[in-house]
Amino acid sequence: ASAVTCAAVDLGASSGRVILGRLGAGELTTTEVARFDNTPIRIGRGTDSDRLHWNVLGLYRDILAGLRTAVASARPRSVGIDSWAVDYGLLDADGDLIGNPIHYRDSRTDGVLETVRETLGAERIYSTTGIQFMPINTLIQLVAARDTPALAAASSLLLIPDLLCYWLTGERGAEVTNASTTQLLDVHRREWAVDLVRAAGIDETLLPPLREPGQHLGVVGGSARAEIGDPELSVVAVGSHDTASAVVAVPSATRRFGYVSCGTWSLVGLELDAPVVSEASRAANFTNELGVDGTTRYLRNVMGLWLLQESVRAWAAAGLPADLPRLLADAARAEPFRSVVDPDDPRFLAPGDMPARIAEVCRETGQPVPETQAQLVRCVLESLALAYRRTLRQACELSGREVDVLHIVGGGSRNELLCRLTADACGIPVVAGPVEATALGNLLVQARAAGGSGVGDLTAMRALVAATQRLREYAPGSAAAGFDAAARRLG
Ligand code: LFR
Repeated sequence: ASAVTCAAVDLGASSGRVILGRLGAGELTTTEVARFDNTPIRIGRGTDSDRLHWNVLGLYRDILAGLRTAVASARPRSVGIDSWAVDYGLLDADGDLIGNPIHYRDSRTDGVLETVRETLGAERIYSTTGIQFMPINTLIQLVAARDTPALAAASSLLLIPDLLCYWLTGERGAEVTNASTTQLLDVHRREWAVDLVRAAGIDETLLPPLREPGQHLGVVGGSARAEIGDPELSVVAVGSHDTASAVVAVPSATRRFGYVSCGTWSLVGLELDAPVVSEASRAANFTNELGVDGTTRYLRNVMGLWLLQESVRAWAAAGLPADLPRLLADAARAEPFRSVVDPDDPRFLAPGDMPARIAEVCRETGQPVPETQAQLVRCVLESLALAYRRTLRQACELSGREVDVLHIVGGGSRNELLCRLTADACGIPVVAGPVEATALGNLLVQARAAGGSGVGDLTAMRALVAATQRLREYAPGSAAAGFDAAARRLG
C-alpha cells in the first residue's frame, strides 16, 4: 500500500504554517515548510473608530509562498486549509473582496450580544444552533454590521478558510464544521438556519452552499497556479475550523476522553454523537460545534493562553523580561494558589494591558495582586487549570458521560507546568500532545479523501496518531485540595 503526501495550511491567531505530511499504513510524518506571523492591524480614520483587522492578503501571499516550497520539495497531491472560526470576508457581485476582514476581538460588537439575545430570544437561538453565546460569533458580528455600506454591497460571505480556498480555486462554499461556529446554522439539520438568519435582519442569500470535510473543491487555478508551480494541486475541504481538525487528531484509544485544544484559546470538552441543547446546557453556555464525520464537539471556550500571550506582549513593550521558557521556569517555583481569576472574565477579551486587568480582578476578589512576573504567570496557569476542571466536569454532567483521561493537544501541550497543574486539578491522567494536532487532523482528512491506506474512520486515524507522534503522560499529583480551596475563592 502506498503512502500519500498532502499539505496542510493551518492559520492560528498568532502564526500560520504550511506543513507537509506523508501518510500511510503505520506512517505519519510531517515537515514544517513555512511559518509566518499573523499580526492583526488597527486601521483608523483619524477618529476613535479604529477597527482591528486581519491581514488576509498578507496571509494569502505567505500561503502561496509556502505552497510553492511544499511543491518544490515533495509534490503534495492536495492541500487543505484550516483557521480560527467565526470571521469572514464579503464578496461583491463580481466576486471581489469588499473591504478587509475584521478581527473578532474588534470592539464593534460591544453590547450587541445582549440586544440579539433579547430581540431574537436566547432559547430560540440556542435550541436551533446549539452554539454558546459569545460576542465573537458571526451572528453577533453581522448584526453589529447590519447597516454598513459594506454589508449592503455584499453578495456573498465566506469564512476565512473558505475565502482562501476560493482565491485558490474560484469555488465558493461553506465548510460545515466552521459554518457551525457562526451561530447561523441549524445544528440538528446541518443546514443554514434560514428563519433565524432572516429574523436577525441578515440576508440569507449571502450564505453559500455547505460542504463537508473530505470534499474535493477544485484544482488551483488562475494566478495561484503559476505562483504555486503545480497545475494539478487539488484543494480539499478539511475540518476547516482548526478546533475540528485538532479533535480529529486526539490520540485516544477509547471514547471515554475529554480534550483541551490548547492554543490562543482553550477549547475544553467532549466528543458526542449528538448535540445537547438542554436548558441546563444553555445556562452553562456550552457549545455544540460540528465535528468531522457527523460528530458533535461539545465544549466551552476558555480564554486560554491569550492571557499569557498578551501579558508577555505588554512586558516586552515595557522593556521587561519576556522570554517565555524563563518565565515558566520561574512560575514553576512560585508560591502555589496565591491568587486565581476566572479566565473568562469579558474584560480579558480585547487586546490590552493584561497584567493590569488581572491585577484588578485579583483586587476585586480580595486576593493578593501578583507583584512579580512569576506570580502573574503562576496565577494565569492555575486559573486555566481550574477552568479546565470546572468545564470538563460540567461537560460530563450535562451530557451524562464519563471520562478516564484528558488529552491536551496543540501548542499548549508543550507547557509542562500547565499540563501538570491540569492533571492535579482534574484528578485524572493528562496525555499531552501532539503539538501540531490541528495540522495532523487536516492532513488525515485529506489522506482519507485520497483513498490512503490506514486512514479510515476516526478510531483508525487516532490510532495512527497515537502510534506515530510523541506524547507525554502526567499522572495527577497531590495538589487537588489546593485547587478546591482556590475554586471557593471564585465563588
Ligand atoms: C481556536 C478558535 C476557537 C474559536 C476561536 C475564534 O483557534 O478557532 O475554536 O472559538 O478560535 O475563532
